Amino acid sequence: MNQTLFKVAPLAIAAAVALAACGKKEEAAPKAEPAKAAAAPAAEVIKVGHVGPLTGGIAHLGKDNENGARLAVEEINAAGGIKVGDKTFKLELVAEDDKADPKEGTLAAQKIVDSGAVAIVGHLNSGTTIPASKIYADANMTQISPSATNPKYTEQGFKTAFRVVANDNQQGAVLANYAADTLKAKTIAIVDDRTAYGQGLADVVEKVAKEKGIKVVGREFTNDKATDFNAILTKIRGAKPDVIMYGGMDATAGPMAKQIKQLGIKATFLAGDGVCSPEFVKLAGDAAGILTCSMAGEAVEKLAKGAEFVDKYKKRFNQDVQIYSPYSYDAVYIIADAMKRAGKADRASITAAMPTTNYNGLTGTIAFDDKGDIKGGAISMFKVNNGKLEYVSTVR
Ligand code: ABU
Repeated sequence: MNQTLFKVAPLAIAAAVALAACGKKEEAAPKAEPAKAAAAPAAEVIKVGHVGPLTGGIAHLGKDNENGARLAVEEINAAGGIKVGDKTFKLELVAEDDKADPKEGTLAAQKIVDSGAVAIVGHLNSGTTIPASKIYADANMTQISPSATNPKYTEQGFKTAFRVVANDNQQGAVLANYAADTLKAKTIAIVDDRTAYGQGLADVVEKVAKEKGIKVVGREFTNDKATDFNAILTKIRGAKPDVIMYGGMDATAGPMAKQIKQLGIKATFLAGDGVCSPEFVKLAGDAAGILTCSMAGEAVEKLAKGAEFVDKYKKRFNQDVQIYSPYSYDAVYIIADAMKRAGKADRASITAAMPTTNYNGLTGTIAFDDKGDIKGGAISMFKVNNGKLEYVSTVR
């Protein structure tokens, strides 16, 4: 299949072709208007993929990432499309669901490759992004994750792997430093969900917390579908930690926070970007106030055009930004920028143009280091106050 261009035949042409194929003669039609659509040149389409979980406990986050990418595609098309070389093209988003599952992630990746997409935004989870990256690398297809933070993603040596958020070496260190320096924690208990993201982030927090002199009084694990944490939390309660750090996502962190409160544990609940969402606040209910969390980018409210983006997003999708849609939005524009600079829209040309990206987008100026990680990535800290996530500070 031609991986680059797909003709969108106007309906009138399709109808004429169908009639010809049937060997039918057009009836003497009542005086019709000239077939304007038939005279219009066919628009050529470039496909861009998106993959994230669209079903399961964190479907709201997958949809949020997809919405960001879709908004960018729609905006580019509404502005007339994208000029590549001497032609103008429309973009089409090809969206797949990986269910946040590593195996499903590779199946979805293969579908994206087979669709003829020229590049892909995704996946959301580190646990799907990492195995899928080999499939994209084999197809020489640029992959930009707007949210997968496990460092391994860009440490495999694939020239196709890019990330527009900071990674968990940075995020884990900021969380541990925050526990020591701001929360003045002397003890910490750490729980993770055994995913590539959750376990990886918890490991970094544990290491840096120890370096900072915080005593690790518990290390427990669960899984990414669990709902009952009473056994591990009861164990942790006995250790009376100042902080409970959770490496996992909002879908499990919500009920975990409720159970921390029900058990009368007084610790601050500290978590990374997978928990730092309005959905957590909803799920945790009146326990939400125990959360302090980070995200691996700049807070949308701190971005010059952040408020405008939030409004546009709400109008288009009738829901609020969760975490990383500003980053998936920028990822589409970065791919468009690479095509424009290359003057070509094939996979190899996009991948060749990516390392020289210097794109001034919604989330800031984006350029990549030798591995494909964003240069100068930010970590933002938040806490929940009066039932809302409140921005606290940014560390670069
Ligand atoms: N970074 C948080 C959620 C996605 C992931 O890395 O698995």
